[in-house]
Amino acid sequence: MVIFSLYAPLRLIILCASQKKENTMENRSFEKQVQNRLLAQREFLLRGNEEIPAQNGLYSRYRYPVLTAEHLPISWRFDLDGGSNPYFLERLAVNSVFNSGAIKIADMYYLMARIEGVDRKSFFAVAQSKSPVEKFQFLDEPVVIPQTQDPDTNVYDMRLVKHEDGWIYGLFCTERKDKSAGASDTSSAIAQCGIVRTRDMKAWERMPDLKTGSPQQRNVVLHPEFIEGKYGFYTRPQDGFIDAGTGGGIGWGLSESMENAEIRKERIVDNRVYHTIKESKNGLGPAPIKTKHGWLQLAHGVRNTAAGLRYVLYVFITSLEEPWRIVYSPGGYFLAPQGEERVGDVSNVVFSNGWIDDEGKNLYIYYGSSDTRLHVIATSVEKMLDYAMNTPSDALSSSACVQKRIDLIRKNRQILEKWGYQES
Ligand code: M1P
Repeated sequence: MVIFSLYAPLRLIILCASQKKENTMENRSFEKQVQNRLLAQREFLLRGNEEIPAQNGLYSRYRYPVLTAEHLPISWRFDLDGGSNPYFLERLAVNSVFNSGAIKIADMYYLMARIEGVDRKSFFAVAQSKSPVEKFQFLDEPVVIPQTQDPDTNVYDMRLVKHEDGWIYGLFCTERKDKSAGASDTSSAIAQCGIVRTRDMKAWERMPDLKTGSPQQRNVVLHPEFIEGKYGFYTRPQDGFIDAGTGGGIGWGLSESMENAEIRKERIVDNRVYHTIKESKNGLGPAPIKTKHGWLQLAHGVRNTAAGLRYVLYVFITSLEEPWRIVYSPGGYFLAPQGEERVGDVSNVVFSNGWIDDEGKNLYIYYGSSDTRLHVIATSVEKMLDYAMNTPSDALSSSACVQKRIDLIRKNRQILEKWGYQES
């Protein structure tokens, strides 16, 4: 009998040779393969992470991604029955693990990851760790999202929000084939905002999808507090096609309830702007963090390049009383893909839908790179506020931008001269 724990709190794997019908050599060798694989997996899951000191003073990256396809339990991918899987093949392989919601409850860090099977369908699963930067392990089984009358074809990018009404909500994108598309059109889709809620991160109740006037709706985020006694939503109203479309910008609207969430009027919070990092489209990331200077917001901006779309993250702050009104808007991007992050299924993408403000000290921002894996950076709300409030805004033209840089160079030259230093 071989018994060992895979450390995961809810998982104890017991391989019991005596339960086998026949203790043949083939069976013993199959069991040995499984055992070796489980041991290797355990070692991998217990690997620590290493902080890479901040290069820009603002945040530290970490050496290893916090979640990848390899983090998925062996029992979620392989058939462990030697009778039906004599070659020990991966039967339900996973392509990628990325864009994750995030929340801390008591001492535990939870990630609601987007997992994409090799069949292209995404699903959600919760991974947990006592550390925000390493050793995440998936709970027993993937999350079951109850269906509405109009079943989802694909679901992804859940934002977890602890709302002041007491529930933890998960807002995600639900995608279905566009029923108005012709028979030969096998790719047109309609994206809308699905809503679930829970109190324990295990049982999820499905609510009707959010209703808005927009034919496409992705990147919807619930504001964590009531505004005028209503639920506030950040949206992305878009006409036409799901990937390009017209309109866009990060929107805002109010709903009377979550049980039948409906926004009748959307206003634009942050528009797309010519020749900026959000020229093509943008969308809010995780739910904002309340600070003394306003709501700290993280979003992704997308621009087109000869190599395709480039997704970067950017920051802004909105008014405490009017969360739809921007009060600080640092220019350019906050984080862009670097090194291995640049390459993947959809290259040149960073995307964030989860962060954890760790008791006001550290801020952990989780981001997917190139739709393939999930990383973390560490910073603090204080640093983010300094960055957001004191970084110059985008001057919107080369001559104005270079003038800002010259102003900085001249100011620094005086400082260096005073100290008697030369840069080179
Ligand atoms: O492939 C890049 C991203 O594309 C979509 O985001 P958006 O709607 O803002 O373009 C999403 O599918 C997202 O998951 C993905 O990372």
